[in-house]
Amino acid sequence: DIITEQATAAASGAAATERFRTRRREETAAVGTGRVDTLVTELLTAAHDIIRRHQLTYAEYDALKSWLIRVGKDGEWPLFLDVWLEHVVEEVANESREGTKGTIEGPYYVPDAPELPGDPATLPMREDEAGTPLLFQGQVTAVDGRPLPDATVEIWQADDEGYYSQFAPNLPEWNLRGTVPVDATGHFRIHTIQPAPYQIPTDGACGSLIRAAGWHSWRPAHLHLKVSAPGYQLITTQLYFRGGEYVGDDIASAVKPELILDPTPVAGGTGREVTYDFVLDRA
Ligand code: MBD
Ligand code: FE
Repeated sequence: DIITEQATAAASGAAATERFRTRRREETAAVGTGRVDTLVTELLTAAHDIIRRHQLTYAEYDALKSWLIRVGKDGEWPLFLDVWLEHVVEEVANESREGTKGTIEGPYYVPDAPELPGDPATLPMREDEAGTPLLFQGQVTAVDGRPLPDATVEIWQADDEGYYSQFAPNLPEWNLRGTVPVDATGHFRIHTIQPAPYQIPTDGACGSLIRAAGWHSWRPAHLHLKVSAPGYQLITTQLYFRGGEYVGDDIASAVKPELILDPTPVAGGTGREVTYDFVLDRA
């Protein structure tokens, strides 16, 4: 009589909130008084303008208040911010970066994923892991084309049901997460499975916003990556699958044309394979 715990918005939200709190604590006090004054004043002024322009009612003001309270209760501030704001923060942060395009990190990164042996490496997965096998390979170079043999490729992804380990129940701790060092020529090869599209939890505050606004709640299937090498800027990015659902309509607005993969069937084998090269800009 095994009781299967269901994935809930509150549980994954609590995990994402706790993960953020422990990781970023030292950075949260670092915004100067002048910046806080400028940014918060402008944010509030924009809100005042919206209230006047749309003649906000007390019923709507109360709905906003109870929704904001619920975002915190469900632990969904990381999810809300990363889905609806982070893409613009990333755009500004990487405006003048050369090389591979970045995109948002999202709420489900966990640092220090185990280093994976072997070439090809294989992401940790269950014996019966569902999904189309995918061989993901490529090379890490500098902008001038020089291979970077000291580079590391960190990868994390959802499973075939759209769930991330450490944020959904009943998954092995490091399932579909790993750190892969490149070889002496900057190349890497990683066996994994194709992830499924990701649905924002429907039973939390973000889900009710999505329903109330009549939006869809999906991100296209994606691989998350952090690629780094000593002396170079770490790039945080995601890769998508051409023709996949929601590639043209990501709720998190995080797809860029340069980040779309074209996997091909493995000749005489099973599954698909794809090559994607990463280009790092100098630190
Ligand atoms: C995800 O998997 C994700 O990558 C982002 C950015 C937001 C929510 C879920
Ligand atoms: Fe994701």
